[in-house]
Amino acid sequence: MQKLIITAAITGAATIPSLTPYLPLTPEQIADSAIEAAEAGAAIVHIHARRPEDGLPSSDPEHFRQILTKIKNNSDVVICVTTGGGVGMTVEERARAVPIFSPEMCSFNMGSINFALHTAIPAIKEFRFPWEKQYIEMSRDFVFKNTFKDLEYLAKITKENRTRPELEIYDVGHLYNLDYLVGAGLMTPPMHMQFVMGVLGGIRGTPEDLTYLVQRAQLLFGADNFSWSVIGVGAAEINLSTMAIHMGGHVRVGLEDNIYLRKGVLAESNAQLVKKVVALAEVLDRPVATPADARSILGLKGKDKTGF
Ligand code: KMH
Ligand code: ZN
Repeated sequence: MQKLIITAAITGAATIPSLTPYLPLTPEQIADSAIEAAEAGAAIVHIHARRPEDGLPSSDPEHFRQILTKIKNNSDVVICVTTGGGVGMTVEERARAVPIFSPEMCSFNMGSINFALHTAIPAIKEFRFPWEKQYIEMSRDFVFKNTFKDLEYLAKITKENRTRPELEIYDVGHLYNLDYLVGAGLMTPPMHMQFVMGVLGGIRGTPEDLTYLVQRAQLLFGADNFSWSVIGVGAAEINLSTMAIHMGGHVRVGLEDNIYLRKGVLAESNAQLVKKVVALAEVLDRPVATPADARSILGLKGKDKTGF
């Protein structure tokens, strides 16, 4: 089994500030939280940017520049930049940081889904910033658009920048989309997949769903042609992490996907969630990958080849 690669998803765009006071919002806070998560055992940090004044998800390259340079100057961690962006952004806006910063990795969402966040509304007593209520209500009618034209665009810019795509699979149909890209010569194995489970609009986070995705991917691509990681959105985060550690997959945790350390207890940092996975890996005797291990497992171009 490969060493366990832990990714920490630091702030995202689906978690809104009113859900937890511990969500990093400014470039400074996002970078500091990423550095701390790396010190706790994360080999990769997945990065979104937000507007410093009110935490609105941002595609502004200046916000990314501040975050990326601070992390790079203070940590060896691998940086995976989002191309998922936030509600209402075009794919070009979402992926803006890739041609500008040429990161080692970026997310690559493998198909369209309904991406609903509005079910969180009843849990919110008071909205901290004016944009949040509309943002979360809009998601009732939000299609996270990743058409084949969008996938072709992402395939082009990731290839041009030698940025390793992390393929976000939200449902089984996305594996078939990937199979099409491979057949069309737009994606070349070995591939790294991220099974995103538990989004309302995508596959659920049950054990059967995870084993099905892994088996289906093995049948389509061959077990030696891909590595995989799992995101359990919400309550499924730690349970699915445990399964992945046992099954030879990798794990992503963080406040982007889940705000709880345990039932009813908010995680106070991304590092706390990473430490929980490190402890699980220890119990299950699976060594944890360093950033150097992750670079070797995933065949990354290296920190010195990025454009920031
Ligand atoms: N927020 C996650 C459920 C991306 O940034 O490209 C999915 C995600 C997408 O991380
Ligand atoms: Zn993300």
